[in-house]
Amino acid sequence: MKGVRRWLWVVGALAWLVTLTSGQEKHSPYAPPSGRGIEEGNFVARNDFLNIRVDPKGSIFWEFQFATGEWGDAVFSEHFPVWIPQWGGVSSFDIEVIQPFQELQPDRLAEAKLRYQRTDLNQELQILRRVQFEPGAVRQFRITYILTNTGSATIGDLRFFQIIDFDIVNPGGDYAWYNPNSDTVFMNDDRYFRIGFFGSRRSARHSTGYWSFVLYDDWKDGELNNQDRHPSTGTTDAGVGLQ
Ligand SMILES: [Ca+2]
Ligand SMILES: [Ca+2]
Ligand SMILES: [Ca+2]
Repeated sequence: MKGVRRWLWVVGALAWLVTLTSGQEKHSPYAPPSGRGIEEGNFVARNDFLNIRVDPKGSIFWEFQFATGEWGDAVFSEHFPVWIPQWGGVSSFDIEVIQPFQELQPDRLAEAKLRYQRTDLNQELQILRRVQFEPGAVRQFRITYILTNTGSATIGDLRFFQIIDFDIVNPGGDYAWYNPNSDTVFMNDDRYFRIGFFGSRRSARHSTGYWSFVLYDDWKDGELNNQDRHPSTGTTDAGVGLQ
Protein backbone atom coordinates (compact mmCIF):
# COMPACT_ATOMS: atom_id res chain seq x y z
CA MET A 1 0.00 0.00 0.00
CA LYS A 2 1.62 3.21 -1.14
CA GLY A 3 0.81 6.86 -1.76
CA VAL A 4 -2.85 7.55 -2.31
CA ARG A 5 -3.91 3.98 -3.09
CA ARG A 6 -7.03 3.12 -1.22
CA TRP A 7 -8.13 0.12 0.69
CA LEU A 8 -11.84 -0.28 1.22
CA TRP A 9 -14.00 -2.34 3.51
CA VAL A 10 -17.70 -2.00 4.16
CA VAL A 11 -19.46 -3.34 7.18
CA GLY A 12 -23.20 -3.43 7.50
CA ALA A 13 -25.10 -4.24 10.62
CA LEU A 14 -28.49 -5.81 10.55
CA ALA A 15 -30.94 -6.92 13.09
CA TRP A 16 -34.32 -8.47 13.02
CA LEU A 17 -36.96 -9.87 15.23
CA VAL A 18 -36.79 -13.51 16.19
CA THR A 19 -39.11 -13.81 19.16
CA LEU A 20 -41.34 -11.53 21.16
CA THR A 21 -40.67 -11.04 24.81
CA SER A 22 -42.63 -11.84 27.86
CA GLY A 23 -42.90 -8.14 28.67
CA GLN A 24 -40.19 -8.36 31.28
CA GLU A 25 -38.45 -5.08 32.08
CA LYS A 26 -35.14 -4.26 30.35
CA HIS A 27 -32.30 -2.13 31.57
CA SER A 28 -29.75 -0.49 29.35
CA PRO A 29 -26.46 0.47 31.02
CA TYR A 30 -26.35 3.70 28.99
CA ALA A 31 -28.70 6.64 28.74
CA PRO A 32 -30.18 6.75 25.24
CA PRO A 33 -29.09 9.66 23.06
CA SER A 34 -31.37 12.63 23.49
CA GLY A 35 -31.92 13.53 19.86
CA ARG A 36 -30.55 13.14 16.39
CA GLY A 37 -27.79 14.67 14.35
CA ILE A 38 -24.34 15.32 15.79
CA GLU A 39 -23.89 15.22 19.57
CA GLU A 40 -20.38 16.04 20.80
CA GLY A 41 -18.81 14.68 17.62
CA ASN A 42 -20.91 11.50 17.59
CA PHE A 43 -23.53 10.60 14.97
CA VAL A 44 -26.99 10.02 16.46
CA ALA A 45 -29.87 8.76 14.32
CA ARG A 46 -33.30 7.16 14.67
CA ASN A 47 -35.78 5.45 12.44
CA ASP A 48 -38.74 3.11 13.11
CA PHE A 49 -36.51 0.26 14.35
CA LEU A 50 -33.11 1.71 15.16
CA ASN A 51 -31.82 4.32 17.58
CA ILE A 52 -28.05 4.51 17.30
CA ARG A 53 -25.10 6.53 18.45
CA VAL A 54 -21.86 6.00 16.51
CA ASP A 55 -18.71 7.55 17.94
CA PRO A 56 -15.61 8.19 15.80
CA LYS A 57 -13.54 5.54 17.61
CA GLY A 58 -16.29 3.04 18.41
CA SER A 59 -19.85 2.69 19.69
CA ILE A 60 -21.58 1.78 22.92
CA PHE A 61 -25.23 2.26 21.98
CA TRP A 62 -27.22 0.71 19.13
CA GLU A 63 -30.81 0.20 20.17
CA PHE A 64 -33.34 -1.95 18.29
CA GLN A 65 -37.14 -2.04 18.57
CA PHE A 66 -37.79 -5.78 18.75
CA ALA A 67 -41.49 -5.55 19.62
CA THR A 68 -43.96 -2.69 19.61
CA GLY A 69 -42.66 -0.12 22.06
CA GLU A 70 -39.93 -2.49 23.30
CA TRP A 71 -36.39 -1.23 22.67
CA GLY A 72 -33.17 -3.00 23.63
CA ASP A 73 -29.56 -1.84 23.40
CA ALA A 74 -27.37 -4.41 21.63
CA VAL A 75 -23.85 -2.95 21.87
CA PHE A 76 -21.57 -2.98 24.87
CA SER A 77 -18.52 -1.95 22.82
CA GLU A 78 -17.59 -1.67 19.14
CA HIS A 79 -14.19 -0.79 17.64
CA PHE A 80 -12.07 -1.39 14.51
CA PRO A 81 -8.44 -2.40 15.07
CA VAL A 82 -5.74 -2.51 12.41
CA TRP A 83 -2.67 -4.75 12.38
CA ILE A 84 0.59 -4.75 10.45
CA PRO A 85 3.74 -6.73 11.37
CA GLN A 86 5.66 -3.62 12.57
CA TRP A 87 2.86 -2.18 14.72
CA GLY A 88 1.12 -5.27 15.96
CA GLY A 89 -2.56 -4.69 16.68
CA VAL A 90 -3.78 -1.11 17.22
CA SER A 91 -7.33 -0.46 18.38
CA SER A 92 -9.29 2.50 17.03
CA PHE A 93 -9.58 3.52 20.69
CA ASP A 94 -5.86 4.38 20.48
CA ILE A 95 -6.02 6.24 17.18
CA GLU A 96 -6.25 10.03 17.03
CA VAL A 97 -9.50 11.59 15.81
CA ILE A 98 -8.62 14.39 13.39
CA GLN A 99 -12.23 15.09 12.46
CA PRO A 100 -15.21 14.18 14.65
CA PHE A 101 -18.43 13.11 12.92
CA GLN A 102 -19.86 15.69 10.55
CA GLU A 103 -23.12 15.22 8.68
CA LEU A 104 -22.94 15.28 4.89
CA GLN A 105 -26.69 14.61 4.65
CA PRO A 106 -28.76 15.31 7.79
CA ASP A 107 -29.71 12.08 9.64
CA ARG A 108 -28.45 9.95 6.72
CA LEU A 109 -24.74 10.30 6.08
CA ALA A 110 -21.90 11.29 8.38
CA GLU A 111 -18.11 11.03 8.29
CA ALA A 112 -15.30 11.02 10.82
CA LYS A 113 -11.56 10.87 10.21
CA LEU A 114 -8.80 9.24 12.26
CA ARG A 115 -5.04 9.15 11.88
CA TYR A 116 -2.37 6.77 13.18
CA GLN A 117 1.20 8.02 12.94
CA ARG A 118 4.48 6.19 13.42
CA THR A 119 7.04 8.89 12.74
CA ASP A 120 9.88 6.48 13.61
CA LEU A 121 8.82 4.39 10.57
CA ASN A 122 7.64 7.29 8.35
CA GLN A 123 4.26 5.59 8.38
CA GLU A 124 0.89 7.27 8.63
CA LEU A 125 -2.52 5.71 8.10
CA GLN A 126 -5.72 7.70 7.71
CA ILE A 127 -9.07 6.02 8.34
CA LEU A 128 -12.29 7.55 7.11
CA ARG A 129 -15.32 6.13 8.92
CA ARG A 130 -18.62 6.82 7.21
CA VAL A 131 -22.10 5.90 8.48
CA GLN A 132 -25.02 5.56 6.08
CA PHE A 133 -28.41 5.46 7.77
CA GLU A 134 -31.91 5.37 6.32
CA PRO A 135 -35.23 6.61 7.69
CA GLY A 136 -38.40 4.51 7.93
CA ALA A 137 -38.82 0.81 8.63
CA VAL A 138 -35.20 -0.12 7.98
CA ARG A 139 -33.37 -2.64 10.19
CA GLN A 140 -29.83 -2.18 9.00
CA PHE A 141 -27.26 0.51 8.46
CA ARG A 142 -23.85 0.61 6.86
CA ILE A 143 -20.44 1.65 8.09
CA THR A 144 -17.84 2.21 5.37
CA TYR A 145 -14.11 2.50 6.03
CA ILE A 146 -11.58 4.00 3.67
CA LEU A 147 -7.96 3.42 4.67
CA THR A 148 -5.34 5.59 3.00
CA ASN A 149 -1.59 5.46 3.40
CA THR A 150 -0.77 9.15 3.94
CA GLY A 151 2.86 8.56 4.98
CA SER A 152 5.98 8.26 2.84
CA ALA A 153 6.74 4.59 3.58
CA THR A 154 4.98 1.49 2.35
CA ILE A 155 2.51 -0.22 4.69
CA GLY A 156 2.54 -3.95 4.01
CA ASP A 157 0.26 -6.84 5.06
CA LEU A 158 -2.36 -4.56 6.58
CA ARG A 159 -5.22 -6.37 8.33
CA PHE A 160 -8.43 -4.65 9.33
CA PHE A 161 -10.97 -5.82 11.91
CA GLN A 162 -14.51 -4.99 12.93
CA ILE A 163 -14.97 -6.14 16.52
CA ILE A 164 -18.21 -5.94 18.52
CA ASP A 165 -19.16 -7.10 21.99
CA PHE A 166 -22.91 -7.32 21.52
CA ASP A 167 -24.99 -7.62 24.69
CA ILE A 168 -28.58 -8.08 23.62
CA VAL A 169 -30.53 -6.13 26.26
CA ASN A 170 -28.05 -7.60 28.77
CA PRO A 171 -25.25 -10.20 28.50
CA GLY A 172 -27.48 -13.02 29.78
CA GLY A 173 -28.95 -15.48 27.26
CA ASP A 174 -26.52 -14.58 24.47
CA TYR A 175 -24.54 -16.81 22.10
CA ALA A 176 -22.27 -15.85 19.18
CA TRP A 177 -22.09 -17.74 15.89
CA TYR A 178 -20.78 -17.52 12.34
CA ASN A 179 -22.74 -18.26 9.18
CA PRO A 180 -20.24 -19.25 6.44
CA ASN A 181 -22.84 -18.97 3.65
CA SER A 182 -23.49 -15.28 4.25
CA ASP A 183 -20.07 -14.70 5.89
CA THR A 184 -21.89 -13.03 8.77
CA VAL A 185 -21.22 -13.05 12.51
CA PHE A 186 -24.27 -12.97 14.76
CA MET A 187 -25.26 -12.62 18.37
CA ASN A 188 -28.55 -14.18 19.42
CA ASP A 189 -30.62 -13.82 22.51
CA ASP A 190 -33.54 -16.03 21.62
CA ARG A 191 -35.71 -14.18 24.15
CA TYR A 192 -35.31 -10.91 22.26
CA PHE A 193 -33.60 -10.69 18.85
CA ARG A 194 -30.41 -11.32 16.96
CA ILE A 195 -27.95 -8.87 15.41
CA GLY A 196 -25.04 -9.37 13.06
CA PHE A 197 -22.79 -7.90 10.41
CA PHE A 198 -20.96 -8.78 7.23
CA GLY A 199 -18.48 -7.03 4.97
CA SER A 200 -18.52 -5.96 1.35
CA ARG A 201 -15.77 -8.47 0.73
CA ARG A 202 -15.48 -11.93 2.18
CA SER A 203 -13.68 -12.06 5.51
CA ALA A 204 -10.29 -13.75 5.84
CA ARG A 205 -11.09 -15.02 9.34
CA HIS A 206 -13.80 -14.55 11.96
CA SER A 207 -14.06 -14.60 15.73
CA THR A 208 -16.55 -15.77 18.27
CA GLY A 209 -15.49 -16.07 21.90
CA TYR A 210 -15.80 -14.82 25.43
CA TRP A 211 -16.47 -11.06 25.29
CA SER A 212 -13.18 -9.80 26.75
CA PHE A 213 -11.08 -12.14 24.59
CA VAL A 214 -12.81 -11.01 21.39
CA LEU A 215 -12.92 -7.33 22.39
CA TYR A 216 -9.34 -6.93 23.67
CA ASP A 217 -7.16 -9.88 22.64
CA ASP A 218 -8.03 -11.99 19.61
CA TRP A 219 -7.10 -9.34 16.97
CA LYS A 220 -3.79 -8.43 18.65
CA ASP A 221 -1.83 -11.20 16.87
CA GLY A 222 -3.43 -10.31 13.51
CA GLU A 223 -5.41 -13.54 13.37
CA LEU A 224 -8.96 -14.09 14.57
CA ASN A 225 -9.73 -17.50 16.03
CA ASN A 226 -12.11 -18.81 13.32
CA GLN A 227 -14.33 -20.37 15.97
CA ASP A 228 -17.89 -20.89 14.69
CA ARG A 229 -19.90 -20.71 17.90
CA HIS A 230 -19.34 -19.51 21.43
CA PRO A 231 -20.11 -21.07 23.75
CA SER A 232 -20.24 -24.40 21.89
CA THR A 233 -23.52 -25.06 23.69
CA GLY A 234 -25.64 -22.81 25.89
CA THR A 235 -25.19 -19.07 26.42
CA THR A 236 -22.63 -16.63 27.83
CA ASP A 237 -21.39 -13.06 27.47
CA ALA A 238 -19.78 -13.35 24.02
CA GLY A 239 -18.35 -11.11 21.31
CA VAL A 240 -17.87 -11.35 17.53
CA GLY A 241 -15.42 -10.10 14.94
CA LEU A 242 -14.49 -10.21 11.25
CA GLN A 243 -10.99 -9.86 9.77
CA1 LIG B 1 -28.90 -10.96 26.33
CA1 LIG C 1 -5.87 -14.24 17.63
CA1 LIG D 1 -21.43 -9.69 24.93
